[in-house]
Amino acid sequence: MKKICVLGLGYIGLPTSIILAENNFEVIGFDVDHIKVDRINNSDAVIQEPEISSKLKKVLSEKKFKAVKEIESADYFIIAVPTPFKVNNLEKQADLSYVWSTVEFISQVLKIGDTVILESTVPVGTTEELARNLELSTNLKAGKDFFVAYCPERVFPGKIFYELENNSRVLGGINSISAQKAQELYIKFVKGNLHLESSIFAEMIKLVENSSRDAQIAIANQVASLAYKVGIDPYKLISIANEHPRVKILNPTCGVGGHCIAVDPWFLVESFPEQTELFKKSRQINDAKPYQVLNFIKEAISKWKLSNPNSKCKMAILGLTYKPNVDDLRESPALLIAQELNKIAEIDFVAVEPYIEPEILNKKYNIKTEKLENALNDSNIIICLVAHNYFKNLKNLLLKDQIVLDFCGLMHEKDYLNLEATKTINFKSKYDEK
Ligand code: SAJ
Repeated sequence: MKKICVLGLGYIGLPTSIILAENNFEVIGFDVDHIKVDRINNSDAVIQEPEISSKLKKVLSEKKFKAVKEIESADYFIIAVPTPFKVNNLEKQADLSYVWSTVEFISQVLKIGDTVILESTVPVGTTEELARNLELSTNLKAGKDFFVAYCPERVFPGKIFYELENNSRVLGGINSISAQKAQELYIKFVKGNLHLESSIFAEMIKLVENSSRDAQIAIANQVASLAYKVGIDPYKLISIANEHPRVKILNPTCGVGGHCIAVDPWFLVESFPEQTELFKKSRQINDAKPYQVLNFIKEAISKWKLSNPNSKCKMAILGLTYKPNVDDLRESPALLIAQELNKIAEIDFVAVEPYIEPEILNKKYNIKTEKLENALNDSNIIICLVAHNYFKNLKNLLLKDQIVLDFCGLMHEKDYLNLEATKTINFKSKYDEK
């Protein structure tokens, strides 16, 4: 039985360890966070993801997986550590320090015949650099004594286990035998296609996928700006535009967050400034979105104040995570908006966030939370930031005369796409009143 060592037990590393263990590999998960290692060994999955707790419990009890604090020798090493960015002259650059520290750990135990697989998102060329660094620290020859491949993960938080198994993958070797070594591993649990390519190809495809999604979201946000400018509902505009067989505009939101889409395009901009004008502009458009939303909220507060000069405006913020139905606050535009609102003295606001412990929001971010009904009953303005399924019934809970600002499409009626609705007049013009 092959032994696999997964380095980094986060959103990718832990589910990957579990799925490998389920497929009868002997798996150890290494992490420098010793508290996390203990928690995982005690069946605490650390992250929220459907099925993860029961799956973790099972592979631990069957002794197919354990988390470890010291690196051990293995046949395969899978690197799944974060690659955040650092800001340099207003441009963002990849911070690869976690990747390089895994190289130090692996080189302590690397032996002839082993394969090292990088899954973290990285700038183009990093895998070859990783191979060179391992050669320098071990005196072994990359591509001959040991093998190196870049196999980017493509999973969607909330659907990780399904996508780990079913998505197709690109296995990018530093040479052909390295790609084949990766194939021997992934073929055991991936049902999708396995494309054997160079490491440069695999690095590029990962960054292009996420940058293209970012650019498409920027289109949606730009369309929303146009719609707001002339006072029409952006969600309705987009839904009806999408009835065109070749138009597919995404959903405008309060911004782009998370650890991937908001970060990865910068890795391309950093390396290829002349070929990435659109990706850079898209990043700027999406980064500006939370501030645009804040301006709309401030306008609404000022308007409310005009008719209620002696009262304090009470607000409810619905949703703080970076996207719907996840417990992840990383780079969350909704959280940024709430933190900015916290600085405004003339309002009182509470947040409703079903996926995060109230105590964390209170202690770490100084944000007060409330149950949905209580928050709605006690608010003059309601701000929808994240379209959690939990809020689906919102329309039926609203009180009369409440101002609702919807920045995620939560309130948006799909009824106008029904056949009957298409036969009715859906607007009122000043000429109708003449
Ligand atoms: N968003 C919008 N409008 C939309 C869709 C998303 O504003 O129509 C926003 C979300 O609210 C969120 C951000 O974009 O703030 C990113 O969310 P996401 O659902 O687009 O993607 P992630 O970051 O959760 O996961 C992405 C996925 N990549 C692609 O879809 C191309 C996933 O498959 C990758 O594995 C993941 O990045 C990663 O790890 O790189």
